[in-house]
Amino acid sequence: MENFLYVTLLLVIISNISVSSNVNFHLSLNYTSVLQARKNFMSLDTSNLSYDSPYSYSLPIYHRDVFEKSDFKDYDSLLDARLARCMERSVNLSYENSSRDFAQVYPIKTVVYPLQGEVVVPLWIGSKLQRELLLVDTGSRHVWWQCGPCEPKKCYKQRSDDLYYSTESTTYQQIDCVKESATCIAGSSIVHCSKEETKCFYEVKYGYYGSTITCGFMAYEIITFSNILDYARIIFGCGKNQFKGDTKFPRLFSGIAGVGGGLYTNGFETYSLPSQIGATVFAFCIPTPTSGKSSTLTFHETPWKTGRSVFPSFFLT
Ligand SMILES: *[C@@H]1O[C@H](CO)[C@@H](O)[C@H](O)[C@H]1NC(C)=O
Ligand SMILES: *[C@@H]1O[C@H](CO)[C@@H](O)[C@H](O)[C@H]1NC(C)=O
Ligand SMILES: CC(=O)N[C@H]1CO[C@H](CO)[C@@H](O)[C@@H]1O
Ligand SMILES: CC(=O)N[C@H]1CO[C@H](CO)[C@@H](O)[C@@H]1O
Repeated sequence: MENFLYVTLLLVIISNISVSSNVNFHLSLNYTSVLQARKNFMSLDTSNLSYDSPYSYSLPIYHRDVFEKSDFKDYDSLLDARLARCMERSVNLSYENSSRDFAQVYPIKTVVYPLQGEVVVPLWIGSKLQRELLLVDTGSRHVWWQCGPCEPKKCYKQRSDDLYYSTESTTYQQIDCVKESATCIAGSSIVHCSKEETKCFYEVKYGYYGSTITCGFMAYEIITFSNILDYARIIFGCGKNQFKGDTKFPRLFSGIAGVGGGLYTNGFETYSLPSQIGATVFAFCIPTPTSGKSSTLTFHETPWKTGRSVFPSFFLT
């Protein structure tokens, strides 16, 4: 029944808008088909998801619920969890700048709290083409995943148990930040070069999560796009310790793909996924939660000068 409550709330909100703006909304929902779609979604077999994308330099993306639905007894509880994340996100966003007029603040930037993120991208990593599921985050510019061998007991047990081991990948290479100082961006609040160990250490906190989500050091690795001829050598955060803070990372996922753009001018955007593969824009459509189908994240280079801005576009498919 809770679903109906949400629908009712939505209608109340919409009708308020329509009163104040003098526009009539005609919303007709077919409950039978909505309930049927949810039922179909819950019984969908996700063991053979397609990880292909028909386009060059693009990646398939899925709604997070596709992977998490088996944790919930029914669609209502899945929806409750999603709405709770959504609620937390909006509440925290409103805290973020409560001292300023909302109209002035919005939309300065998109902020997505990745642990509550809704979009998942499967990446093929390293020489073994290991598939890892990463949450997509438009609000950060850092790509990291769990990276064995971990500090003792400092990697969470991934659901699929396919932890990436840098020692098993021939394309992995640790960054020597003394020899290659440009790879470890000076003045960044996230990375710092240890002259003694020649490692570029990183530590990431997200949004208002006060605590560290992941720390480790920066390294090179190859990611392969679903069209196997397309690959890119990127710098990523090799996550050695995901237990430093008190925030638990959802263990279904292996890390975070930050796709945030160059809203900042300190050069830090060079670590974000689009920047690293030379894309000046990217686009993705957020897949509908109940479709179970993938959508596509594509990277492009614009023929015109863009500076370093990246504009995400949000549509429902
Ligand atoms: C609602 O959807 C069901 C199943 O898709 C369909 O059989 C039915 O005719 C629809 N009802 C209306 C009023 O459109
Ligand atoms: C999934 O794929 C495997 C091998 O490709 C096949 O044996 C299996 O029947 C498939 N399962 C479903 C539900 O399609
Ligand atoms: C997180 C964020 O954007 N905070 C800003 C809120 O507004 C003040 C000015 O009123 C800025 O200084 C903060 O950086
Ligand atoms: C990430 C974050 O800042 N979460 C906070 C969001 O707001 C709630 C209060 O509604 C806090 O409890 C969370 O810690």
